Amino acid sequence: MSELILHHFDPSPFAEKIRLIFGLKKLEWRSVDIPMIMPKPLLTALTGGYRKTPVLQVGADVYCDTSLIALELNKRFPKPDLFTDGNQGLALALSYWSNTVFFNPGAGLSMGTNADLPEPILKDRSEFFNFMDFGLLQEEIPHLFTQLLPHIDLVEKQLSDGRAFLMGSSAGWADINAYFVIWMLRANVAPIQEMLTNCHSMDAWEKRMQDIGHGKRSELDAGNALRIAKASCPSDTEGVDSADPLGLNEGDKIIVEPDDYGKVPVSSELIGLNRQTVSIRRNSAETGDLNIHFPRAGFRITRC
Ligand SMILES: N[C@@H](CCC(=O)N[C@@H](CS)C(=O)NCC(=O)O)C(=O)O
Repeated sequence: MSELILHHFDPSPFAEKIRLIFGLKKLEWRSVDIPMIMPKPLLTALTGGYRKTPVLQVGADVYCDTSLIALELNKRFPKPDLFTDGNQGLALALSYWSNTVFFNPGAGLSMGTNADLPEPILKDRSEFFNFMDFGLLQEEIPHLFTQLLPHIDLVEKQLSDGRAFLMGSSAGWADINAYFVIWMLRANVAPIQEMLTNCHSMDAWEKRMQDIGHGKRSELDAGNALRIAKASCPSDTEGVDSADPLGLNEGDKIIVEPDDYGKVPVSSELIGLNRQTVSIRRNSAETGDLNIHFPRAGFRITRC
């Protein structure tokens, strides 16, 4: 099997989710360091324009969005199961909680409590995070804490019966989704440390999460990642679901874009469609043929 290549940057909380999967499954992987802000020409050469972090590359297959990357890694490396005790639906559903109502106030606080961030980062993120009004961030700080702390309480309550992990005795996708926001807060939001002093169950759980580690990482140059894509053949897809409500056919020219923020459209030829995934085929001189895969949930597809 081709190497697992993660395109990410170290401070990225969403990338931390995937690094923890590598740790949980004790996987070897290559790390391509990408810029934190646009432009990202060597990443978008692979994704057709999608700019969010992280992106997983396996040969000439490119997987966008952490929910899809998690499913793909669990399919390729089933043990230990990310979805503990048969809780796949529940754990995946929890990612919609942590990616939105839990992450969004945390992201606002990461920006608002660090007013000395470099201007290019502030400019990039104020365009990217369309759910934040950067002009109001300072006065919103107390409110943002009130939107964050109830979710921290949920995590503390879930762990307060002494269980090791959120769903029981083993770590899985539910833990990773709750943990990535707390990981971001600990790194970026100084006042949070004091607010969490009474969260004793969560504190012990955070240490267990850190112990999972990141698997076996080695660095890879972005140019070499493109050369690996070019030297590889994209995988076969399972075709287009004829019962899909969009009524699309294989070969149709479509546009895929995130429906929340970071809305950069990616256009190309449809090669695979089911209830969970949409796959397109792109070709460029730099990469050769590529399959790019996106989740259906949270993405809008339109006919070109
Ligand atoms: N739904 C996406 C969200 C990813 C996301 O928002 N990532 C942040 C970084 S942690 C991002 O893309 N920031 C802007 C950038 O990296 O250009 C996922 O689950 O992968």
